[in-house]
Amino acid sequence: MKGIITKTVGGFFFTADEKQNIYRLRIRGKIKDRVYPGDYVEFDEGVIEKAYPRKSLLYRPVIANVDQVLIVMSVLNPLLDRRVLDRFLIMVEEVAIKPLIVINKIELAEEGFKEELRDYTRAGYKVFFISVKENIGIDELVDNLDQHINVLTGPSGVGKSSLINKIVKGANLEVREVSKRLKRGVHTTKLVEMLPVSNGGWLADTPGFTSLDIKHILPEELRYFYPEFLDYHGKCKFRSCSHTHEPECAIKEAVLNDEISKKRYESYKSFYSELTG
Ligand SMILES: Nc1nc2c(ncn2[C@@H]2O[C@H](COP(=O)(O)OP(=O)(O)OP(=O)(O)O)[C@@H](O)[C@H]2O)c(=O)[nH]1
Ligand SMILES: [Mg+2]
Ligand SMILES: [Zn+2]
Repeated sequence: MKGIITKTVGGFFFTADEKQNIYRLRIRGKIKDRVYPGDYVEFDEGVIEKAYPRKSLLYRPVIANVDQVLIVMSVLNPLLDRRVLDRFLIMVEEVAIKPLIVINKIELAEEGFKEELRDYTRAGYKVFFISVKENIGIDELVDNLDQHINVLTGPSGVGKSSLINKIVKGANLEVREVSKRLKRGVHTTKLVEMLPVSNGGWLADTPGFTSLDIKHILPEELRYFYPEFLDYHGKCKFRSCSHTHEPECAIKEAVLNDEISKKRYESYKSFYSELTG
């Protein structure tokens, strides 16, 4: 039978079949160290016989075949910080996985809040406005997890565990008020586990992506992680244009013509100087 690994614990490989029934399996010697959650395998009589080739492997957390990363932020408590959101987007773009932007606690938003994030939709991202508390926008989000391997990430306190508890049957993750959190030791290392979403999708809460470290990215690579820049590549006067100070820059012109959002361009420039400085 064909299955997908959901977690590995103490020599056992928990594996789900196509109907998301879970089996606790052993594995044939050699492939043992090369199989991770998200890998597709072939199994029979309690034993995994072989692993199928994977299309990708994420390292922190280690999960194979991830299709989408849900970047969860909240309107308030903690306050939405565009710079943090952009940093997450850069990290996800860099590993060439599709990001979905999920803004939780939308019931706390003031009039006009959604418009402030219009530039992300214009850049080509899907933005979901949800409230786990008031059950707003959850169904539409779940529809987008269908048949995919999804990973959750985002700052502490935005409601990731709350969201999992809402959309994964039987899940009971710990949820804590933001004010009751310890400043240190919040990121305890957890087991990586893929949890089944009702429609056949998979969702993993991530203990990784915590350091938000982008300093290994080359400054001249950064432009590729702003999808709204794509149409303008190669159109500047100078081939090596950094899109920061050079004359006749196609990106700067696009900003002036309001084809690229000024805030996103400022974000690019600021990360660019972080990487060069
Ligand atoms: N107002 C409001 N509060 C929410 C909503 N969803 C979750 N919360 C609250 O936000 C707080 C943090 O929720 P968690 O689910 O623990 O957040 P988390 O993202 O898992 O945090 P870490 O595990 O530290 O990364 C809790 O007090 C939740 O009750 C929502 O839609 N609206
Ligand atoms: Mg949590
Ligand atoms: Zn340029």
